[in-house]
Amino acid sequence: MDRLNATTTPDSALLHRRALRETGIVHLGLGNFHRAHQAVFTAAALDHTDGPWGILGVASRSGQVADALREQDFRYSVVEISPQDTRIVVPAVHTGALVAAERPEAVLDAIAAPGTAIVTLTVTENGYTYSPRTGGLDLDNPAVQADLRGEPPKTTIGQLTRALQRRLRAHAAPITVLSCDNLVGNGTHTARLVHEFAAALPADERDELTAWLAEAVRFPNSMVDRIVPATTDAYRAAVAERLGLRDTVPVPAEPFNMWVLEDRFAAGRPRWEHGGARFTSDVVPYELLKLRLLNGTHSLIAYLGALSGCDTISAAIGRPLVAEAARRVLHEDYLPTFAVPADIDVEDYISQLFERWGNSALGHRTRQVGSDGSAKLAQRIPEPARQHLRAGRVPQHLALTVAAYLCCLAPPEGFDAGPHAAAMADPLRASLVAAAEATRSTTAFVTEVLRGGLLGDELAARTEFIGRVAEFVDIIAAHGPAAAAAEAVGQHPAPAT
Ligand code: CS2
Repeated sequence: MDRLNATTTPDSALLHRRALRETGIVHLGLGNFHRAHQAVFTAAALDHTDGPWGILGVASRSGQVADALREQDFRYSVVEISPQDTRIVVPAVHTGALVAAERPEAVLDAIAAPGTAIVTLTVTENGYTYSPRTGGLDLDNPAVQADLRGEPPKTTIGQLTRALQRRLRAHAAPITVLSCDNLVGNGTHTARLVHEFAAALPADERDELTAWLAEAVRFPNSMVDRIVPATTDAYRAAVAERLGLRDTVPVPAEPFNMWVLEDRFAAGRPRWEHGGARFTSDVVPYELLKLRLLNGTHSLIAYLGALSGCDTISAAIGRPLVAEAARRVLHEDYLPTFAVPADIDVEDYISQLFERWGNSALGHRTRQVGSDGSAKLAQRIPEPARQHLRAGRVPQHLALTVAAYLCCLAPPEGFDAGPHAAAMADPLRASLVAAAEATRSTTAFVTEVLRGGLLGDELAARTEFIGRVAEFVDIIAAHGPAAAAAEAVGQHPAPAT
């Protein structure tokens, strides 16, 4: 980072100054989330206990962050912001940055290098090339097939497995693969996909690799939590003003930061507990707590909010109709579906969630949370919905979430979903629109979408769920999101006067 004004005093800034030389961690997915989460925990760990834990960051396609980091000597700022306070942290834990699409061989070599002890991943729910129907590796995906044929790997699972194969052949030292994405059982899931990739290789390669994977590679589960919006010029200006430094890639983040991990590392790890990480033998209850209460509710806030004209999550939760729908989906549809971890005070946790969503200084956009819904909803909705349906109850607000999603991505004829919905990116957008155009009724549309595998097989066969989603789509199209939200709580809206 260039110094703009040497006289500026960083008042509430934490600059980690350690000069790192050794790379112990290769991270796939050099986005904002990693830089505001794992990097900050790693900086705190290294402040406390030195170790060979520099991070080589790998971006998948875009060179924007990697180039900027190189120019800034791998420093950048995390701007922690709330209406009350702004604090800036400069983690300084990266030792390099690569773009996988430009240098696939270098990524394999880095993971195979003897000094690398951990590979971490934040590649989003979309980055795991699995089939939502089976949960297993999507062997029909052409990119997976190309990786299996031995082309320079393009998928994350291909990169990872090919790099592990190279590592085995070079020296076979143990290593840990740590997923930091919002997936149920993210470590177990990643292990399954890597094992399935290995199992699809020719027999001679397969046998040596699968035996070594079982013996030397660990895949701990982890729950990650920090709300991290996309950056804007306002954050660049805040860094310039407060630190007197020019940072082109600062990361905005809420003050809250949480990480719960299983302590199963094959070759050591940084002392992340010094940054506040918690280690436990069973992460799944924390994952369910977070994926359902935070992420599941977040999706409903984003879709209803966008349809109500709200640009940000804080504006959306400020609307009584969205806040009430959020309370209902959280308490009625998500909370009864899992056991809250014993050390969590759930009422505190929930009131903190509403405060976090209400952080109006953050500018977290509904379009960001609403993007990639096809991959996110598959992690958030099917299992809780199944539990309610098996107990004979249609979960109203889960059905409303799916309906609001469909209205954002494939607006019914004559319905204007508005600019925030139009800006949501989703790999399934085109096929959802095509399905809406090709079907003659809303029920047929929803049936076709669910049969296409969006939420797994069981929900695709649940006509009572499909019917309710279709009703909500029709109500949104005819009367707007407020009417659908009122219908979901069983209060019919007063007729317009
Ligand atoms: C959000 C998450 O975009 C989304 O779907 O629900 O990114 C959320 O902000 C983080 O998981 C918070 O930890």
